[in-house]
Amino acid sequence: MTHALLVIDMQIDFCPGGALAVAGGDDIVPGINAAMQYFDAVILTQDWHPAGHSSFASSHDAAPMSMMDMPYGPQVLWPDHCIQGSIGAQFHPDLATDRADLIIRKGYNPAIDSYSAFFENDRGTPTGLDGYLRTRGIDRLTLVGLATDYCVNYSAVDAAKLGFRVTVDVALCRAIDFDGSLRAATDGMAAAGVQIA
Ligand code: VGL
Ligand code: ZN
Repeated sequence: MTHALLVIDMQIDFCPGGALAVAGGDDIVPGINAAMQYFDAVILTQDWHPAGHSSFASSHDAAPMSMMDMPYGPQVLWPDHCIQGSIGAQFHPDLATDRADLIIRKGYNPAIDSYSAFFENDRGTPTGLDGYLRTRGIDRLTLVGLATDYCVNYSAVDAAKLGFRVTVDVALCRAIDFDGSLRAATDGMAAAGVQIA
């Protein structure tokens, strides 16, 4: 098997002090760096929103973490984060980005959020990552990064549905855990056949 490490959204805005900080988000950087050498490929994702993105509460005069019905379904409204070209959108400065074969950006469509590295939140618009992995012969994925219950979860479930053998290394992930989201994500990943390590 050809096994890739998929590092999800290890960006300044998701680490303590960032706009959408995940508790302990920066604690996992050394472990992720150390893990990279054991994989055939390392791929990073980067949340990459235009200013005024439809997933931002500020775009709707709404409270952060409130819900909104979008044409594609319910959407959490987030604080402004990971704006293209901003400091907050940069990778954590200690992340070993030189090791990455590919950096895949997501969330650039102004009208649709993209938690998953494979499909936007309409669940149908592909990012192209599936084709990249297949053409490289990668059939096994281990996911680490932020946040366990959103972008890691959606990416892992999509990968399993697409036929990859998928492990989530939860020791190298941290969660937002908003309104039961971590429990729901863990159950959903297990139901999709994702290995939780
Ligand atoms: C994420 C919320 C909004 C994540 C990204 O990386 O889990 N969460 N954008
Ligand atoms: Zn985002």
